[in-house]
Amino acid sequence: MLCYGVEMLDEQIERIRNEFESDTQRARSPQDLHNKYLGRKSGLVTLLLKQLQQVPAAEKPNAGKRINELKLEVEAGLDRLESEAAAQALAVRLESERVDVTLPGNRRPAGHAHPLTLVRSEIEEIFSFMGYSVEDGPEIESAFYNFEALNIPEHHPARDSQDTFYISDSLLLRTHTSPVQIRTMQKQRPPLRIICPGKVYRRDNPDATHSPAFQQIEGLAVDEGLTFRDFKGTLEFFLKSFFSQKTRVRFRPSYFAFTEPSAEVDISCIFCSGAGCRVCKASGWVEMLGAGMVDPAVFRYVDYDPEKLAGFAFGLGIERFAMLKYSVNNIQHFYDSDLRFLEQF
Ligand code: FA5
Repeated sequence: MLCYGVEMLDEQIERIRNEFESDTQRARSPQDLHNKYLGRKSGLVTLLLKQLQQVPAAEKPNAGKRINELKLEVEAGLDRLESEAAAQALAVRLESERVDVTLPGNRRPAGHAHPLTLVRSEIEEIFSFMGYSVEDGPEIESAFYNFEALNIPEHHPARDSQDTFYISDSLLLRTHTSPVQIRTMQKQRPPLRIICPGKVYRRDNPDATHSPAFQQIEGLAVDEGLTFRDFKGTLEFFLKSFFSQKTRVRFRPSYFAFTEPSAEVDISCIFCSGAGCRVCKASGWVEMLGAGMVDPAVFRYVDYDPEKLAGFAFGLGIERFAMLKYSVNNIQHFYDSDLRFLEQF
């Protein structure tokens, strides 16, 4: 391999150039070729550069220039090979990892609100529109707020109609949301327009329309000069907004210890439009609410002046509204957590 003449050096340059060219034609890895031609100890071009010392001084600049040209050619060739190899590797990877973006994806199940929550929100929206605010109260309640302050003293027969879970002699699970009326009137001066949604408890056996734990919404308006007409108009507006404008509303005399006069509020059956069917037991009407004008005795408990003020109140079962709205024939479906049922809403 050693040479001392310029001609021999030229021959070697040409031979290495040809060899490099044929090497690059054959598929060899750029790293192997780098070692073969530019390796620090025995690369062919490196050895050639070392031989430069033995070239006569006059020829050195010229010889060095040509070896350098060869070196640059080899480096450029290797760069080209490397980028070709990288492009080829990328093409192979892209092919093996090809994704068909037109294939349908895996649909993730999305959660949503429970039907009772949907109904509660809708009722809250209707009353917010009429200027009512939402109030809250405790589920563990005293007998005073749940009964006495609502004009239901001990041994009053009205207590029997709401069979109660007692925690102690004076503490109980509230049987209705009406105690929140009292708590709110104690806190706020009139005028007052509130609704109070929440869970209530009664010792009722579970059946298609009863549950020992269920949800109510209480409503209360108090102001000077409120009349039975305001009471009727408000509930009619609410019931027509919730069900449909075609719904007819009827007020039947009833009894609640804390309202006078009291009423049960019915709507024309939304299934048969009042013609009579199984849901309305052929009567054409379905009972929806308990309600009435606030009894002056209740105002006295909270230090409101019954001579100046008038008010109306109402209470409804959220489950009952949900059953009618969504045609659900058994209240228990709302508590069974069966996704086949819940996914329909
Ligand atoms: C009351 O609870 C009164 N506090 C309502 C009221 C408020 C009247 C303000 C006047 C003024 P009642 O006991 O009727 O009323 O219950 C109201 C609603 O709760 C019923 O119409 C019914 O839809 C629902 N309800 C009663 N018991 C159950 C139960 N065990 N399971 C599911 N819903 C029930």
